[in-house]
Amino acid sequence: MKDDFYGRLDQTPCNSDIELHVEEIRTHGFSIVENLLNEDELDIYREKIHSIYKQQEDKLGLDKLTSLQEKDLCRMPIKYDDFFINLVINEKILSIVKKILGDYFILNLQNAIINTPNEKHHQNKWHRDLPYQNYVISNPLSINVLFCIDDFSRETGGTAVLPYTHKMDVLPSDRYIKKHSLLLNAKAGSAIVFDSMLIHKAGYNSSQKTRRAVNHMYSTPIMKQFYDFPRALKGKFSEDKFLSQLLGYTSQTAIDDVAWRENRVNKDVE
Ligand SMILES: O=C(O)CCC(=O)C(=O)O
Repeated sequence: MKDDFYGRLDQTPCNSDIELHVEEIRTHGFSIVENLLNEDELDIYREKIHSIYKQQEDKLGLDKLTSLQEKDLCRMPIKYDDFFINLVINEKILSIVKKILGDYFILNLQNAIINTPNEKHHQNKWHRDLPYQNYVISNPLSINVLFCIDDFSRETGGTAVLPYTHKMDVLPSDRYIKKHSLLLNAKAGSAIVFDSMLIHKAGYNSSQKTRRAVNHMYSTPIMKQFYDFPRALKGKFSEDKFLSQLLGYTSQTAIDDVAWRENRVNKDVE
């Protein structure tokens, strides 16, 4: 039965699953999107995350990574393996992001998190993904998409979130956090999509299994990318108009007045 109301109330329209996800992200700060990846794809990501992280560990050394609080963090997998572009361009995810950020947004970062059984991880601490920002803005500047490569559960450590904190400029009290934090469980192949200002953390993995995830941040192009994808990818994917925009090739900082005006000539702007 349809809900009834009294008093003249405006109502947010919702005509699709995408619109419901958008409404949840805008209101609660997060939404879970299910069934994005199949078992074969998940197995490929599991294997690739480990082999890329191993390369990074071999290059820098475990001691150095540990001292930097970087252990079990596989940074920028797309630089090492083109397969990771498939996560970046997931159609359902992009339609959600587009409804929030508009037509022009860029990939700001991509990192894989390896949550090893019974080990603390740097991401186990509460944070926003736009860290050090003690203010909020009425329209989101960026959206995070955390693909669950393994099941997220109480045992493997789901993602803990503090609903509505994307609308709060200061961290709530410890008592509030204890009372209102939620531990999100999600099946492997799902993604947790959230406003980057939402306070969250990775749960502790007390199971016997490794729990992996790949985090993405999409942002408005007025924000500096966390990684300089155009320079790191050296032109890769730039022939495709959409990917060129998404990876930031078309929003690089102009070196000077001349370059800025040249870019302007080539852009279709009012
Ligand atoms: O792995 C998780 O559940 C959260 C990861 C996280 O907090 C992050 O990458 O910023």
